Amino acid sequence: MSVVSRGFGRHEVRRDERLPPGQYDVGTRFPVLSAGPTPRTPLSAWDLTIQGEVEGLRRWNWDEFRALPREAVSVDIHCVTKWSKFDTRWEGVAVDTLLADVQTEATYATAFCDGGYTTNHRLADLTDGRAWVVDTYDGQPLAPEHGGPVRLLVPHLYFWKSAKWLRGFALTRLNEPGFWETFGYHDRGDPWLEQRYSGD
Ligand SMILES: Nc1nc2c(c(=O)[nH]1)N[C@H]1C(S)=C(S)[C@@H](COP(=O)(O)O)O[C@H]1N2
Ligand SMILES: [Mo]
Repeated sequence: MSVVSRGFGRHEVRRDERLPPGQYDVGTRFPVLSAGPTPRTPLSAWDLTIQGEVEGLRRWNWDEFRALPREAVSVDIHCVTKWSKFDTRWEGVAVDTLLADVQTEATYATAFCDGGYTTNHRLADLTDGRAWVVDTYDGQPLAPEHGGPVRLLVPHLYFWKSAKWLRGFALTRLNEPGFWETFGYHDRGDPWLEQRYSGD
């Protein structure tokens, strides 16, 4: 397993310099923010698919997903409700790996989930080693309240963009706002630019 540590070498960087504007360090706590109840899909019924503007559908069942090349990442995460958490440790599959032989004209991707949550991304925000589909947090299977069995991890954007209970991506040519984006959250959500709400 290759190890990517986005935190490596940054421990000399003062913690306040790792905090995007308006954020505070939540410390060891890990708040749970869910718009609805925690879905519990049995692994035997679980799959991950890439659909939409692709030739054919890509689908992995649980065993197939677990057999994909894996990476470990250590990253800071930033919630739009203003907490940030340093050096969170995850393991999973890079979105690059899932898209490796996908030919597409799409430039957007909507992450979709058990429970109906969606969030939209520029495909460019999910590639080049910046996004992962993770099943492990801090060395343990990802807890259901934090999105287990798998969630999307896009640490360079506000954490609402990291969809819990992920079931796949719909690739689109047009940008289609997801759940929170429809309710006025920013379309992209870069914490360093403080893109909290549409218009920011
Ligand atoms: N499926 C789904 N994913 C979701 C959410 C949700 O309600 N449903 N909430 C989002 C929001 S607003 C945040 S801040 C993070 C919270 O993740 P956590 O509960 O693991 O802290 O998940 C994001 N992903
Ligand atoms: Mo959030």
